Amino acid sequence: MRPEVKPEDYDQVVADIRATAQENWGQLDQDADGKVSFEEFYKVFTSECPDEASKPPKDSMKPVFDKIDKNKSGGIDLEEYVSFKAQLETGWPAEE
Ligand SMILES: [Ca+2]
Repeated sequence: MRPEVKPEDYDQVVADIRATAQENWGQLDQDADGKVSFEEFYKVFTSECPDEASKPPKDSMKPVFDKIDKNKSGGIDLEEYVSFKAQLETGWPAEE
């Protein structure tokens, strides 16, 4: 269960997510071009998997990536990532 997020706390939650995302951005955007490519995204997403066999197939991850990449630029930028995390954590549509 996700913790209940009150509307008045939303800005704070997003600010916290943004701060964490900025700290971790270097691990996500490994070639530091400002965007997380699908390859980078997949690598990070599957980094907890103990072996190749337990990784989800790339085909199943692509739609997830495309959903986060709202402007379909082929890469996830920091704001897209923050929106995605905010939605995960609050269950709210992150759109304005
Ligand atoms: Ca990149």
